[in-house]
Amino acid sequence: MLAAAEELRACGVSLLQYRNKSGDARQILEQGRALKARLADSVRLIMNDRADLCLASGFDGVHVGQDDLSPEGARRVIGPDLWLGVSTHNPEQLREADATTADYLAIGPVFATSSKDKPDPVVGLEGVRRARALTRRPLVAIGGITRENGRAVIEAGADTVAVISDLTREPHKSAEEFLRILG
Ligand code: TZP
Ligand code: MG
Repeated sequence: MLAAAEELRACGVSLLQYRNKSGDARQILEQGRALKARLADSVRLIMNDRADLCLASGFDGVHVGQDDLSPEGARRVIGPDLWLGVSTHNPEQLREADATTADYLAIGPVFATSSKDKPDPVVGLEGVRRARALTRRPLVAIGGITRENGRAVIEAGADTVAVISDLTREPHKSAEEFLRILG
């Protein structure tokens, strides 16, 4: 994981989310701190799900979903300065998240994904367009995004994309091509 993170950083990736759905709190903290030690301040590090472990790992922000701490609950833990990201899956959730102190909002899954257990229904490019119309905050599209469909996702109104599979398959080549697409 540390080597993969460094490789992505070397390609110019500027924000990484640490997502661990199977480890316990102790392992997440250990790996979070190792990531922070290895990458220092060269990449913005976002902890998935856990505001407490974001702070304990020295990360730059936390990302909460619909079943985690509420955005304002997480904000209370991390304070005013760290980044807060919020996952949404439909217009109602997006509207609600837009009324919080979130620094960015995520919408998805845009396309089918095999990286998430029990994903919500896909929202498609239309879901990205609708989300764009509902918020002026930075909008991150997630779910099944590849180098092939990335341009269309940005054209639908996303400011950037969150990617797992396409990046893990071929980190170097994929990151460089994505950065060109986002350019
Ligand atoms: N939330 C919605 S889709 C998804 C998450 C965490 C997984 C995205 O992974 P991939 O492999 O890029 O589809
Ligand atoms: Mg979550």
